[in-house]
Amino acid sequence: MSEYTTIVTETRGRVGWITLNRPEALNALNATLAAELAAAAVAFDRDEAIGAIVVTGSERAFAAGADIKEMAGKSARDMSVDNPFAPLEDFARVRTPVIAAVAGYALGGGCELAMMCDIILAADTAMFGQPEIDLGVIPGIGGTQRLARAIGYYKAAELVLTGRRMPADEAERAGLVSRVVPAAQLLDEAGAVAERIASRSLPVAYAAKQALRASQETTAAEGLRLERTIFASLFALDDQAEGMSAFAEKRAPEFRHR
Ligand code: CO8
Repeated sequence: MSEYTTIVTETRGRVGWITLNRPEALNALNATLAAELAAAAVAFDRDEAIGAIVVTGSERAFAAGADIKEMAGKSARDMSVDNPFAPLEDFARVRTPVIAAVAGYALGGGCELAMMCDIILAADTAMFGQPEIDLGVIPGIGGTQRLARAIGYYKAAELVLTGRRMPADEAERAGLVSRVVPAAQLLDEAGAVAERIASRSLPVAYAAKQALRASQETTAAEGLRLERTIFASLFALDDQAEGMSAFAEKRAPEFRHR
């Protein structure tokens, strides 16, 4: 996977790691990075040996937003028809659970990228925000929608309309962050969470993520119907029989589809 120029990928056990790697621009998302990130995530998603994905950046920045220098000269047509961030829709749709391990800045598109993931682990140095208003634009890859769902309309509106940055502890209280950990432990914690997820049944993890995503994208009534359908369908898997037998027999389950 060494063909990438803006990210570094690595497999550790059943976990796929993607590290954003544009230190000269605080990991700002340009068209190449968006395409490479999506390609790497989709490749891990297709690999049955991978049960979880971790996306991280550097100590200084998860990602400081979309690349302003690349965007500055674009036209409305460039941004809509040739949308350089279109590949991120593939990233947001992978079946495999994705953990964002965020240290430093997660601003604009960086905050939006974290919100495309399923779990956001933040170092105590993390700083979230949607500062697009200061550039004369608004968030464009989920910042008004996912942020408002995550932390509620009024808090999201304050951040989007003022561009104020929100530190990790406030982001955790607001519900944007799953958990805050000391910066030095961020990657170990992300690895531990990912390994724990990857040690369970893979199709069941896909099912859980699909049902969870419905809570963000559909009405509660539709989501409840989908959850019930998926729940019942899991009784067709060996892993349901194994998980429940193991409980009754007081032993650890050995999932065949791990
Ligand atoms: N784009 C390009 N380059 C960047 C970016 C960025 N977003 N952020 C930082 N850099 C570059 C700087 O220009 C600088 O480069 P150089 O050394 O060549 O001058 C280098 O990274 C280091 O940055 P600073 O010197 O500014 O570092 P500081 O520690 O002083 O400041 C900050 C760090 C606060 C993060 C500051 O760099 C900053 O404010 N960055 C911009 C943050 C921002 O506004 N992000 C939002 C961007 S817009 C967006 O994300 C919209 C997404 C929606 C797209 C929808 C498409 C359909």
